Amino acid sequence: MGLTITEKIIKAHLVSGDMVAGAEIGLKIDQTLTQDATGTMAYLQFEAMGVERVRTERSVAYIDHNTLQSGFENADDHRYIQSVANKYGIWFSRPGNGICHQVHLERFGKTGKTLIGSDSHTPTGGGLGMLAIGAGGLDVAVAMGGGAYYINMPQVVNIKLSGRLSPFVTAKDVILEVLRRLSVKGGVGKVMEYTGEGIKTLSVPERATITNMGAELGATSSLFPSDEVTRGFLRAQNREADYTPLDADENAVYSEVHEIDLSSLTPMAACPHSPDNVKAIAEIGSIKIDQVCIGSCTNSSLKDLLTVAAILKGKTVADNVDLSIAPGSKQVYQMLAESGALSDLIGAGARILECVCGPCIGMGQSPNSGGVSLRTFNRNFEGRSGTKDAQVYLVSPETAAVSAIAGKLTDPRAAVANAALPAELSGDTIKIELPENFLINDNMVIQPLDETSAKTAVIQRGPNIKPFPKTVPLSENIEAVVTLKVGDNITTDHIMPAGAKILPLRSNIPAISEFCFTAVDETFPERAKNSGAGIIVGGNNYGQGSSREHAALAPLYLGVKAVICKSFARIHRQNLINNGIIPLILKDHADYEKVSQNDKIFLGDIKKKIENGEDVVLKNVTTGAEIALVGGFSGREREMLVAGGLLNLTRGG
Ligand code: MIC
Ligand code: SF4
Repeated sequence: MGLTITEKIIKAHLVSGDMVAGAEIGLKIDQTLTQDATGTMAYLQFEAMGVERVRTERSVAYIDHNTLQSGFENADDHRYIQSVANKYGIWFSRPGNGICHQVHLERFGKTGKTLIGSDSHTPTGGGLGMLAIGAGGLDVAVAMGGGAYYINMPQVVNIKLSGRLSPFVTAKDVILEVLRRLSVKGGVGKVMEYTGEGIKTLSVPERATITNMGAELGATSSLFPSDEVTRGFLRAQNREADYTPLDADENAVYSEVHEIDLSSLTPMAACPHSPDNVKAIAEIGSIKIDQVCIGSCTNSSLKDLLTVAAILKGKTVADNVDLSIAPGSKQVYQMLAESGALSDLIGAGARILECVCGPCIGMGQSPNSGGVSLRTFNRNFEGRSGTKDAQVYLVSPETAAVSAIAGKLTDPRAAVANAALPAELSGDTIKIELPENFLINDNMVIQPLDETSAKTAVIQRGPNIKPFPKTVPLSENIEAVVTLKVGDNITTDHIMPAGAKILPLRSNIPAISEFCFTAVDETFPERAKNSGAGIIVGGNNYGQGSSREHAALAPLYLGVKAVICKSFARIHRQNLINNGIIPLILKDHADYEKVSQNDKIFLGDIKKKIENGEDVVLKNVTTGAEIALVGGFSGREREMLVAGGLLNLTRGG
């Protein structure tokens, strides 16, 4: 039987387990990345592990999320991360160098390698044919120390692309189509592998747009083969030596196959408030808009922004629209400047932001009340923009730019027909000539100290850096109160909101916990603290979205012992286990109705049951109902839960 690309990479990195879908496997990790909003916790955990130096081929610490320095906190975190990186052998990408995923794709990603990153959009690297997976900070810390990374062996899904995209239809529309078909939980436990004649027409940054947003499917990762297109990209990045061809065997077996004819696609948008609420722009109609934001790790490549510049050239942003543009990296930014395209963006009235995540994580540019915002990003969860009642639509750079000029949501193809675009763009398409060589200047990446000098290097720990909460080994029984009951598709942005006000507290769990679940219920932190031990009850796909460990650490600090729901998102489930919170699934989903907020709950002999891998029975003390729960834990997970988390386990309790 032939192998898929995913299976080939896994086979070459397998350190434990069998490659049987659903079974736990351990993988050797070649590269890691962290960003600053999850990085401080990851490095505090790495320090606690007592390892002298990273054992990966390449580990990079990026500063790209918490860059609005409106107090000492974020700057303190940057200094801490820089000093840790320097000491432990980690490359440090300084603030201003770009968004982690964009920079990693340009400068570090390698075909056939494994990468884990403390950010859910790490699968961007799949555009280069690497197995790149988002993980919690603690898992990244363990991998930096040379430990394996554990996942369940994924099912491999084939998305077969044929044909060629029509003018003004883009890679973003491809992944929006996949989301429309498969939904935000359609990828859980799966890797999406793209094949077919159509892939040859997609450049590496376009492929990366697709693999990036595979995170929104809940997929473990997404991958493209490595071919002549990959070689061309790496050559232009002066890294042809990093090229290796990689493709699935002809007789590879996939668990599902989906076919997409690229020529049949039209410009689309994900409507509020979910990335899978996808409709054709023509179907949504020309709604009036207030804001357009272009950038993020999904759509901020040189090609994306040269296209936007070509559309905006000589035009002015509509009176009712506020347009901001954040290039994905310093390389993109500088090349825009040198080509003159930056001048076209500025001339049209765009507000140019530094090359960071920015508005994507609510670090500025929150829309006006009830405002309609078009964004080239990957997530439009309610409130994520910083404005609770904003209506965020996710679109391609082409749709965003054309709409910014028109002042309303506009199908870029219609704009061409109405001659609303510059004359040279009418015709069939925008011809963007990408340079033979990108501008290479890694002067914003600091190489770590050598091993001898590192021994005496001192870590800089500002007052914002607080130790992470200690966990305790699992007790025999759990008596608790249901402190919160929520519905389906709860995101980590609901559990632990981000944004400019809260993000500076990422290194201070007691302080950030005051905001836990406040997007759903402002009284939660207070009530949770008062009830001592708490349980959260949820619906399907609980914890979808980001990799932020804070969505486990804050509930832990507030006394949450277990989360009981219909199904979990992969990274969040792992973060709960890593931090000693028990994720349990309702055997019969109908039992969801048998627990209410404030009910008293008893989980008898829980420790023994977890240890022995038995099902758990929940006794609802308030109503008398008994409910069957399953954990589906691997042996390793059971040990972690009993020890009170991964760190306790590695330190021996
Ligand atoms: C996100 O897009 O939600 C983030 C911010 O990049 C997160 C990480 C974080 O919360 O720090 C992610 O996707 O993992
Ligand atoms: Fe940054 Fe947004 Fe990408 Fe997350 S999704 S890494 S916040 S740009």
